Order: sequence, then C-alpha cells, then structure tokens
Amino acid sequence: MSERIHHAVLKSKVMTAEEATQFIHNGDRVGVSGFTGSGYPKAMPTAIAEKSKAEREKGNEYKISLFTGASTAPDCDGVLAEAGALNLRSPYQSDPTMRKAINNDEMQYVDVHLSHSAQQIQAGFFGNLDVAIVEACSIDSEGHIVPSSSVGNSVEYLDSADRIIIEVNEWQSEELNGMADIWRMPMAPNRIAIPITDPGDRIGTTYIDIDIDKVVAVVETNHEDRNAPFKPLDETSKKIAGYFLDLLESEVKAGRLSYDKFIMQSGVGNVPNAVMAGLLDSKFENIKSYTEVIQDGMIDLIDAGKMTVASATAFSLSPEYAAKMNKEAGKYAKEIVLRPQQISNHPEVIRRTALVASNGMIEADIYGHINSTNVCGSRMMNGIGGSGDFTRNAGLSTFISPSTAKGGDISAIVPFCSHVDHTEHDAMVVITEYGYADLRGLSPKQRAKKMIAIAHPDYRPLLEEYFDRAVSKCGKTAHEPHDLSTALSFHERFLETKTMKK
Ligand code: 0RQ
Repeated sequence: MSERIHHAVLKSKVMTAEEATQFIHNGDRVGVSGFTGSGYPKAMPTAIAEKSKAEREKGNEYKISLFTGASTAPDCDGVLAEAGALNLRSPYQSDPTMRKAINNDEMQYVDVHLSHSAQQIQAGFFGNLDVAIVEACSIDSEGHIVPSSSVGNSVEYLDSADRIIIEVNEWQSEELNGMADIWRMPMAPNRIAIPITDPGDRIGTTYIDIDIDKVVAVVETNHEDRNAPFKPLDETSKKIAGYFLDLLESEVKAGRLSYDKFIMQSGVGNVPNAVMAGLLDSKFENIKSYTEVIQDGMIDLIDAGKMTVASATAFSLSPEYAAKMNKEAGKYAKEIVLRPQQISNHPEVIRRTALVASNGMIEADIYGHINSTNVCGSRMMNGIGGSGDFTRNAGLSTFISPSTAKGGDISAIVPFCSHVDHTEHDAMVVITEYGYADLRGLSPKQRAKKMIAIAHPDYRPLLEEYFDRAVSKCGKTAHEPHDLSTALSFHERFLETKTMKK
C-alpha cells in the first residue's frame, strides 16, 4: 500500500477504482481535479466509462455530468466521451473525441469563463454536486490533501460535493508539496478583497483541508499526466513572436512598461512558446507571470534568472520538462505558486497587476471582435478557457494567430466574426505574421484599416472590397458599417474566387 497515505481512517478506505464506482450513480454530477492535462484522476474515469458500457449492454443507463478545472486527457475526457458516459461537460475541453460528441449533439457542453466555474457550481447553477474526485500527491497525517500538478477547481468541488473520492498518484513528485497556495473566496454576501498585490504573494495553506467524513474511497494510481510535446518552432510562430516583442519594446518607449518587473499572462501553444524564447534574449528582467499554466518556456526563463515568479493553477509541460519537474520540483518551490483557478484567473487581481495578456484565437474581424471558440460560428473547438478572464481585465490585451488556417484556405481576419467571445471593447492588439494591429484609441473605421493590413495578402483585396461596399451601402450614417447580407458568406466567397481563378 502507498506510503503516501498518512491518515489511518483514509488508509482504511483504499479500494480499486472499479469498486469505487459503487459511489457514483446514474445522473450524478461529478467534479474532478485536472487542468490542461495535469492532475486529473487517472483511474476513476476509465472505471466509470467501462461501467457505463457494461450497464448499456444490460439495457440500463449510466451517465454522469462532468465538471473539471479545464482540459484533461484521453484517459479522462476521451474515454468518457467515447463510452457515451456523459450527459454534460463544463467548463473547458480540448479532446478530439469529446469535441466530436459535443458537435454531434451526443452530449451537452456549457462553456464558461474559468474564473466563474467554481462559483457557479457553489451557487448551484448546475444543481447539487454529488461527487468530487481529486488527485493528490499525498494525504498527510491530518487527512489534508496535498494537490498534485494542478489545483484547478478542486477546493470548491471538495467543499461542495456530498461524497469525496481521492486518487493518490505515486507518479507525481512529492516535492510538489509546498507549491500550492490554497485560499477560499467566501460566497456572497461575505466577499472580501483578495490579498494579492504581487504575483508571488502567498495567502493560504499548501494543502486542502477536507471533511474526512465525506470521503468514501481512496484509490491508488501510478500514472503520468498527459504532457504533449511542442512542435518545433516554425517561421510563422517566430515572426508573430517577433512582432509581440516589438510591441513590448514600443510600450517601454511610450513609458507604459518597464524592462524591469513586467507581468505577463500567456496562453499555451507554439506562438506563446516562441514568445518565451524571445524573452530569453530580450532586455526584460525580473519578469513575473500571473497566468493559468506554467509551460516549458517559463521554466527556461526561471532557470536563466529572467523570471522571478510564475503564478498559475497548473503545469502544462512537454514530457521532457515534466520529467525534469518531477525530479527537481523542490528547486522551484520559491518561484512557482499554484492557486485555485478562481484566484489565478480572478479579474480583481488581473486588473491590479495591469499585466500583458496574450491568447490564441480562431478569427478576428476588421473591427476587433474575437472568436476563440466556434469554427464557422457553430462548431465548438475547445471553449473560452481563461481568455476572457485575462482579456477583459489586462492592462494590455493581445490576440496572436497565424493570418490563415487550414493551409491558407481560411482567413483568420474576417469582415464579421461568425461567433464573438471577446468584443471590440476588450481586444486591444491583434498580431499575425504580417505585423500587429494596435486598435487602442481608434474608431471602428480606423480599426478596419489596421486589421486589413495584418491579413494575409491573398485576402486583403476581398476585405477591402467588403469594407468599401459596407461603407457605401450604409452611407454616412453608420458608425460601424456592415453589409449584413454578405458579411458571413466571406469564406464561401473566397473559395469561389479561388476556384474561378483556376
Ligand atoms: O486545427 O489542428 O485540426 O488543423 O484550430 O489552431 O493554429 O494550432 O492554434 O493551438 O493556438 O489554438 C483558439 C483554438 C487556437 C486556442 C485556439 C484550427 C486549426 C487547428 C488549432 P487542426 P492553431 P492554437 C488561456 C487562454 C481558447 C482558450 C484560451 C483556444 C486548431 O487558442 O482554445 O484562449 N483558445 N485560453 O486549423 C477554422 C479558423 C481557424 C481554425 C484555427 N479561422 N477556422 N479552423 N483553426 N483557426 C490558455 C492557457 O493559459 C491555458
């Protein structure tokens, strides 16, 4: 039996995942740990999926609603979606099997801001939470949970659920103990100010205290997180990262940013990783990060002495960097803080830090609205994640994306976003491999000119033609001119033009 369970009563509750499914009933609402492939339960999801399939064969329904921190992995979201074991999922996912099930209407998906998800569960928007399943790297002698590689919504799910199942994962480094900073936001009307003024501030405990009487099972695992490798940096990512760094330089010249102690939030992926690589060789020093996830590039910045603090709710590392973190987590205990996601993503703290935010997008329109979630307006990709939390509240919000998708067949700059996640009032700068469109202080018609200039050259004539047509159709009376009859058929028009040219 695991040496990591130091509490006698909880030790007596150890059982297999299959046995523990007796505590999960058809129709239950289940909140699990896990965020961007880190710290999700490794055994229970497969056991639930298998039980769902077995019950279906017997003519019974066995399905749950699943709430997480953010995306998990094929052995959590993937197996459950594949088994048809889900009624509903919230708040963020990125699993291909689950995406298909959502778009085929085989399950419901509720996409909410990551900072909102815990309080929506606590307030009962989704009904009562029946079970919390949380991964721990250990359980101490008081019965406290030491979180593993993410904190996510674990605290609020453990507080809200009727029953608790703990997975103790021996694969996770025990040296993670000390990184978490657990602090509970009181519910309305007893809200108080969050006492964080600097990304490195620690305000709570390193463990989660729980109601031990609610624990019905403890399951032991030894299984790695989902850690996806990054693709090698391509020319487009490098160019976009270069323009992002140019923007930072111009902010320093304008006196709005300093080379010392600048605070950043960064999405995950190739371009953000290229930005980190660029920061390694830049004049910026004592960089701090107040963000959602800690990725490879931040570890490099810490190792190089360029970054002094990385505050997040989870790790999102490549296999190589995860192995390094597993060996050396203790070394980073001073620089890295893992918080509940309603704190890592809280508008109050983000606004206070005036950080620079950068996130990916699906498309932006010529007036600066942003679509982060629905391809062609109706097919869910992943979800809004934390992009809204950071974009609305940042000192400087940016969106970064290649100018085209699908081998050039789709423009990321369009006349009218087919779905809007972030409005023209929130997005300040949009960056592609053709430059950055700084939309601050500009009226809609001025913004359109800047946006068209960063579109792929193949699409600029179509965008200009659209803009001119919209202006002439609306006459002088329109503040933000649109030709609604053609705005959303932009993609089809481009494909037709391409075919006609051939
Ligand atoms: O699909 O791989 O099947 O071709 O979308 O696109 O270019 O690899 O970019 O990985 O950065 O994802 C918005 C989805 C971008 C992401 C989104 C297709 C494209 C590809 C991925 P394929 P890329 P990215 C904090 C913030 C919301 C959450 C968020 C996201 C796939 O950034 O989920 O911001 N954002 N969290 O082909 C059709 C278009 C498309 C398109 C891209 N215009 N039309 N398909 N794709 N643009 C994050 C953290 O801190 C964790």
